[in-house]
Amino acid sequence: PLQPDVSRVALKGAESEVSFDNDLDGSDMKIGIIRTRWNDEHVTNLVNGIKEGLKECKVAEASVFETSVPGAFELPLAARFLALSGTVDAIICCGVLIKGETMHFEYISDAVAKGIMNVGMSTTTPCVLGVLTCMNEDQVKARSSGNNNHGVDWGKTAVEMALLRTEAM
Ligand code: DLZ
Repeated sequence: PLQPDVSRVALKGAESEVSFDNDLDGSDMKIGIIRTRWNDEHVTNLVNGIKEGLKECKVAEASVFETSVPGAFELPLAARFLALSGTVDAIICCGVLIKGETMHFEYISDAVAKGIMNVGMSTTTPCVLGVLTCMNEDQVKARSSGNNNHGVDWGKTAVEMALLRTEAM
């Protein structure tokens, strides 16, 4: 009785609240997507959303590099390798972590978020945290499908940050 029924609140707070400049021009930008193979179906939906967001920002399909790693824990190191290769202007790390019965979720979520932040800070290549951390699959679906696919925002975030980096450096 002390456990809330999280499936009933899956949609609460799921809607994206960020707005973007309609004129974001990523036509000169090269973007890397690193995705996990864990939770493959959901991550594929998110990656499709990312590509939609990149397209809206005029990023050419040929300028999008995509690769995969097993799970979310592998994302930061793969992002560092890609950042250090100097071949992309921004990186989106995409995955889905779902809470299980142990503390694994808490440790991994924290490590992955900090790891991705560290890659951006240490390399100056913007690294987008495109990792959903959810209590169950209903929460994941509410954030990765239909007209509330957070991947779209992550694609636009990558372009905005890549442009900011060009201005700053
Ligand atoms: C082991 C594990 C578990 C239990 N759950 C997930 C998950 O929900 N999402 C995800 O991306 N990866 C998961 N992993 C795998 C770890 O991220 C990692 O791949 C392994 O611990 C090997 O380092």
